Amino acid sequence: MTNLFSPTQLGDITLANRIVMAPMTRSRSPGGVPNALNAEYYAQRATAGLIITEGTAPAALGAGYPHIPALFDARHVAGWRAVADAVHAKGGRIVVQLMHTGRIAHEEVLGAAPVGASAIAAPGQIFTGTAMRDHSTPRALTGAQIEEVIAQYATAARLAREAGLDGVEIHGANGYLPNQFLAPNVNDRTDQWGGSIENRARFLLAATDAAVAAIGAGRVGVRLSPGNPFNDIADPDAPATYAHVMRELAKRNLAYLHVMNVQPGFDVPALVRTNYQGQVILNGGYDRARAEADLAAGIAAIAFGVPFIANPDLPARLASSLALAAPDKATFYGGDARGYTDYPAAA
Ligand code: 8OZ
Repeated sequence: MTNLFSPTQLGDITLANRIVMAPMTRSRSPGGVPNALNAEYYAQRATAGLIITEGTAPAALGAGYPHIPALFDARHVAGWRAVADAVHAKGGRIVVQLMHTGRIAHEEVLGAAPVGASAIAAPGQIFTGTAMRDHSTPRALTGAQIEEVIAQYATAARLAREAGLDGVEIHGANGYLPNQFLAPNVNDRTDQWGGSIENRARFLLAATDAAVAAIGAGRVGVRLSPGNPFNDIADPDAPATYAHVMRELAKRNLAYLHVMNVQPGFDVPALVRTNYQGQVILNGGYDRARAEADLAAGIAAIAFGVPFIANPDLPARLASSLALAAPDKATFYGGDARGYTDYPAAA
């Protein structure tokens, strides 16, 4: 019987169970280079069927949050190799999430103005490492620059494999650059990258295709968040937008589609059932019972985020119905081992 503890195959990646660690920004890689503490953190969580790392910048201008890891030069590759080796030594699987933050950034963090689909600033503020500041107004990427950013996804995917990581996830969710192209309130372009649904979806699909060309479809996943307004995304026609994106992604035979199921009134499982035929991971506030119900309905795996922070051995705890430890929100972002690698496994 299929349950959270049965193995599955996502493209070229074999999972020992269907409990996935969701990507979570922890901001503990100063300078963008994954370090020994990061390797220890991920290795502690290697009993997940698959770890999806925190959002990792495929380019310098993609690192809008302080101290997030990156993947575009040799130092990053060396850092990620240590992480991949530590996870593999414990029998785990790990893909790196490629996150270009686009306009969700501040020039103090980037050292330059951010880029976006259009020159439309996100409302609200972002933490710069020292203070909360208004988001910087991005400059709209030119057509040639868009091609460069797409090529950066390909390079990052190639470097991920060079580092020994099992694959990549393109972060198309939560209001970062691919989602900025998708959303009509953030993208007012009149060229082939804006306007119609087909045009707004072009960047996400091109970035995905670039990664696929670099490392093969069986090692590429994509994350979407249909209907999620996070980072000021608004799309009055989101069901149609995401139906198109999912149908296009389905043609690509990817390792998986990872969809956040967090928006009240938005029937994500129905959207996926109708438009996507491959392996699907769902995420968003799941407990064991709800996870098993979705698996019974054909979902491949469930991603757990916050529960993995304070429960490094989450699969064992779910298997034994042990109580889950609660994380300290004060140590979610930045800092040291406290609230990061000091949560014990159950006795
Ligand atoms: C919350 C705080 C910082 C980053 C995402 C990368 O939503 C994030 C993120 C969320 O995907």
